[in-house]
Amino acid sequence: MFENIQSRGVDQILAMMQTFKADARETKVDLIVGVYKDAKGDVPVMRAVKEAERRLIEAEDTKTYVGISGDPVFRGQVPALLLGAGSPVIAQERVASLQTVGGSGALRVGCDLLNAVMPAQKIWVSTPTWANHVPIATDAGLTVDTYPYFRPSDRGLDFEAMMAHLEAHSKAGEILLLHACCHNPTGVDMSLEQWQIVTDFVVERGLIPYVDCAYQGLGNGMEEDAAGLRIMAEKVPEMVLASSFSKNFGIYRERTGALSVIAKTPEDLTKTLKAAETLIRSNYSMPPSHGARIVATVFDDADLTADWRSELDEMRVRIAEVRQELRAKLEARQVTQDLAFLTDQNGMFSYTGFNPEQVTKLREDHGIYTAGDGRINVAGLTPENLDAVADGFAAVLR
Ligand code: PLP
Ligand code: TYF
Repeated sequence: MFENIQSRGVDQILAMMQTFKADARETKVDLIVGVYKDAKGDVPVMRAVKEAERRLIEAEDTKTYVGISGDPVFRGQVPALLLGAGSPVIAQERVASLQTVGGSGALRVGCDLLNAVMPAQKIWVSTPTWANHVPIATDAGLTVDTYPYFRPSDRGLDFEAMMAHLEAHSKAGEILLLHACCHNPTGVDMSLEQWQIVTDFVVERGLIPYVDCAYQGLGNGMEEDAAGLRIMAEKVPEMVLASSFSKNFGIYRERTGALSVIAKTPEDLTKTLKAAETLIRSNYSMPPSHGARIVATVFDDADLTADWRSELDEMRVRIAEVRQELRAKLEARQVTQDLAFLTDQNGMFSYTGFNPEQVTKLREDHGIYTAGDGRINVAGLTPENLDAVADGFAAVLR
């Protein structure tokens, strides 16, 4: 039977990581996967996370099951983090969160839930979008369609094309997947005015917004990065949110995320949570404990929260500075094209616009590894490799 298996193709990002590992050159540079690296090129454990783990090891007195929807303290903290503590949606008791297996698990449970209510419903995703969005939605049974988003000519957002497309083609009840901030892979985000316009459109057309929030705090700050989704959350009757703590806590391998649901009424919310729990039960039964306990411990302690915030701010500022430095170094190398996109784009990723030949040339001639689509992880740039990367980029751009 297994001989009949057809390959669906591999995740390009994960495949490129394997190629990188196999490259023997000492000077090779990894700008592939979206993990935060410090100026030394390490993927550090944050101070507050280490301290929370110390406390957890001491205090933990059982390893019994946590329950289908996860840690109650963690679950209680997530809505305020996403929507703001003063959100009317919280006061109206219309939102609740479930702990999931990373942001990916949240996306999948959310898609399963939407597909359970609206089988094979259409979900609109941006062109391009995170490589895993389409497989997750498709495997959950939803029907994926795309809307224009990125404009190659200025490496910015083609908002007019996006709205014109949705205006012409989307129908009531269909799902609209949006990135909360730090759009993956482009780094191109909507302005707050544009969030307002999309919100009005979503309400008028009767779409279900599904917001993926994987990089809160790594663009412009914890509150700033959620400002767009907050505009939407206060206006729409229903909304689904998938969030991840992988990046802003640096706990990638602990698989910590949350699925949050905004319903029309508290009664609808209770029914929805029950339905989501049924789907989780027949999938992985219960989430792992450790990562959510780390997050809960940090947010439960004002000093740990402050320390986490300041380290997250350092990470965010480093990313922004590296963007400036890369731009300056390329300009100093007489690269003639407009490089404003490097500093305009947000978060860990920059969509360089390198074509496949340039991506290959960078890899083969210079040992510089980008994702296959030319996306770079800006946080992979360090004082040590920045000049070599600028030389390589300048060489393929000329
Ligand atoms: N959504 C986007 C846009 C991402 O870039 C990621 C990154 O991994 C995720 C979701 C999933 O995050 P997690 O590692 O928590 O599953
Ligand atoms: O886009 C990235 O680099 C991150 C990490 O299947 C990632 O989101 C990439 C691919 C994947 C899972 C996580």
